[in-house]
Amino acid sequence: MSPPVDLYVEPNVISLTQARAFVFERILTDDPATRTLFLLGTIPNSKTGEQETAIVKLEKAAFDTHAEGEREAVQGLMGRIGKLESLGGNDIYYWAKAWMKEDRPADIKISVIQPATEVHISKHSKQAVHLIRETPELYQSIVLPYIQSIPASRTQWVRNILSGVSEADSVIYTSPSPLGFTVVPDLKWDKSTLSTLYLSIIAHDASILSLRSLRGDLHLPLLIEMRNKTEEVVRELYPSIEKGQLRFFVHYQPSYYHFHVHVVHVSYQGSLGMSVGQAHLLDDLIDLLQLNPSALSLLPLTYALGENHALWKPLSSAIAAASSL
Ligand code: M7G
Repeated sequence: MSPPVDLYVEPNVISLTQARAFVFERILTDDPATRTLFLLGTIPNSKTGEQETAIVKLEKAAFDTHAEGEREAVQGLMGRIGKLESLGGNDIYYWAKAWMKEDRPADIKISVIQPATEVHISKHSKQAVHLIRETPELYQSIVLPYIQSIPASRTQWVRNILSGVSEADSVIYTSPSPLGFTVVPDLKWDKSTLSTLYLSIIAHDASILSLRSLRGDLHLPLLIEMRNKTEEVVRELYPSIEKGQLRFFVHYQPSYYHFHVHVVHVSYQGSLGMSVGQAHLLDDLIDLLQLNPSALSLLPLTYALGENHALWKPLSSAIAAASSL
């Protein structure tokens, strides 16, 4: 059945000339995480030429890895990089802004791990994930020995920051001992877009392996100082950031077992690492330790673990064995 004539509207087709004639009024949404801009403005009507109110969504396209076959497409992508501007480097890690064409604004951010180990390859490979409930007993019998078996080279980049060997010119704040910690831009941040601000607060005390090591009697002053001082320093540095606009959280499991806190702008929702289960708000950890100084070593913790993670097999086998008893 054809639609009633009086309701039929010709589909809108925007020509290049019309798109270029867009007159900007204001940004409705700027979401760096999804690389999307919603713009309000006017575009000329194709027939009358009259400017009409229009909402335009600009979204960066996904990489096309299938155009001419995967190998050619990805090779071509790397081969077309026209310019790099370093953002930082540390140990085997390097990160930079990159331009696909030199005369355009920086298109992408590139991070390189070289030489990459099997652990890096596993971590970044797509894999099935499962929820694991880690009891304090599983932590003692499986997780702690695993952490202790990790070679020190995995956290070389952390020691490089703390000793001033790497990223020294990026360090935002270093707190004096005994509440020692250093605040530094995370390699995920482009160091300029405030709405995607991403910092790390790294504890000086290497014996705090993860949130499981935290004890109220030993670490509450450190955690509270990390929370308050970092907010103060960041707001001094970036006055447009208001109180309550920074999200402080801790990963469990983390990738690196040297205690650190993630700090991101509250509007930045883009990172998967902020998902329920893996991310614990620093404020909640402080509250828990105030209720019970041993809370974090007594609580079972539930989190998603990829099948490539070294803990997946031992933990899932132990849990399966316990449930079949
Ligand atoms: P995590 O919770 O241990 O693991 O966080 P995740 O990577 O699964 O989140 C480690 C954090 O340190 C991450 O946010 C990384 O982006 C960041 N990071 C890793 N490296 C190797 C570096 C580095 O060399 N310099 C800086 N500044 N940050 C890093």
